[in-house]
Amino acid sequence: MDFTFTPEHQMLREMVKKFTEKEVRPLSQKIDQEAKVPMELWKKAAELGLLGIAFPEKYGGAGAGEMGYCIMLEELAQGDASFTVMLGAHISIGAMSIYLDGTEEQKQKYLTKMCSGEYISAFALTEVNAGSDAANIETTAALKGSDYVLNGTKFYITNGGIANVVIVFAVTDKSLGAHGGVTAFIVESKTPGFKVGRELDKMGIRGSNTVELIFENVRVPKENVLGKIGEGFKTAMKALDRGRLSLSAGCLGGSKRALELSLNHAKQRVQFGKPIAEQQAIQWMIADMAAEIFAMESMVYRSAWAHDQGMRITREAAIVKMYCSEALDRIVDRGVQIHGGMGFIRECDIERAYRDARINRIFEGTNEIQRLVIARDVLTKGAY
Ligand code: COS
Repeated sequence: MDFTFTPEHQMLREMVKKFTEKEVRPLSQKIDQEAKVPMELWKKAAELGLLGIAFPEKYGGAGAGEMGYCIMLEELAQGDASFTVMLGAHISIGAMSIYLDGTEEQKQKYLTKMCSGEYISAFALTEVNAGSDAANIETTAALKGSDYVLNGTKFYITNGGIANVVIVFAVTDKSLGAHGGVTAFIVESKTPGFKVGRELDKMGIRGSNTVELIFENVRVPKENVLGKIGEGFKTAMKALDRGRLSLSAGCLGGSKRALELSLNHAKQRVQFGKPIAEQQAIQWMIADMAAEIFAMESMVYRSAWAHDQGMRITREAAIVKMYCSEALDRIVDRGVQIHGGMGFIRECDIERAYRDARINRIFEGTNEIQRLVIARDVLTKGAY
C-alpha cells in the first residue's frame, strides 16, 4: 500500500494552506463576532478554483476527487470553521447532488456555475418533524401541467439564506415514503413563493448561514426534477455519504489547529518555574491529541481513496464521521484545559474552536444515526 500523497495533492495542500493563513484565519474572530462570512472571501476562494476542486474539469472543476477535496477542507478548517461549513454544504451535498444524479443539461446549467462560485447552493432535506427520521418529510410536490408545485417548510438549512440554488426534497407519493415516494428538485431561489424564514442564532459556526426556508406554491419546471421521480431519498443518502466524509476532513483540520494552539500555549506558559509543556499532566493530553489525530488522518484518507476507486463508502463514511466528530470534541476540550482560564475567554482561539466543534456530532446525521447505519451494515454484510 502506498500512503504518500501525490505531488499534485501536495501542491494543492500548500496552495490552500497559504490561502488559509493569509486570507481565512485572520478573519475568523470577526466572522464569529459578526456571525457572517464576508462574500469577498467566497469570491477569493472561487478565483483560486477551490469551489470546483472535487468535480471534473469539463464542469469547470479541478478533477482532484475526494482526496483533493478532503485535503482542501482539512486545510481550510485550520483557518475558520464557519467558512469551511459554507463551502462544505455547497460542494459536498448541494453541488454533489447534481453531480451524482443530474442530467448533462442540469450539470452544464447549474454545476458549472457552482464550480465557478457564481452560484451558491444549499441542500434542503431537514424539517421540524424530520431530522434523524429524514423519510418523514412533509413538504409536498404536486404535478400541475408542466410544473411541480412545492409547498412546505425546511429547517436548519445551511447557506439557505444566501443560496441561488437549493436542492429540495419533497414528497411526490406519500404512500411510498423513502422507498419511492420522495423526489429531489433543483429550485432557484428567485422563483416566486420561495421565502427565507428566520435565521438561527447558533452556539458555534456562527458565521455559517442557517435558516428556515418556506415554499409557498413554488413552481418548479419538470426539467428541474433531479434524478428519477421517487428516487430522491437515495440522492440525499448518496450525497450525505460524501458529506459525512468531508465533514470529517474538517474535523481533522480543526483538531490539528487545536493541537497547534495548545502546543504554542504549553510551551510559553510558565508555572512552577517551567513551561507547562514540561509537566507530565500536559504531555499526556498532548499525546492523546496526537494519537487521535493520527487515527483521524488515517481513516479520512483511506476512505477518500476508497471513494476515488469507485467503492461505496456508506459504512466508512458513517464510521469516520462518528469517530472524527467525537475525537474533535475530546481534542478541543483538552485544548481548553491546557489553556486554563485563558481558554474560557472569548478572544482566545481555542474558545471559539470549542464552540465550533460541537455541531459536528449533530449535523449531516447525528452520531446516533451513524451508529445505526454502521450497525445495520455490519449486521447484514458482516464485520469485514
Ligand atoms: N446510498 C444509497 N442508497 C441508500 C443509502 C446510501 N447511503 N442509504 C439508504 N439508501 C436507500 C436504501 O437502499 C433504500 O432503498 P430501497 O427503497 O430501494 O430499498 C432507501 O434508500 C431507503 O433507505 P432506508 O430503508 O435505510 O431508510 P430509513 O428510513 O430506514 O432511513 C436513515 C435511514 C435513518 C439512515 C436516514 O433517514 C438518515 O440518514 N437519517 C439522517 C438524516 C441526516 O443525515 N440528516 C442530516 C441533515 S441533511 S444535511
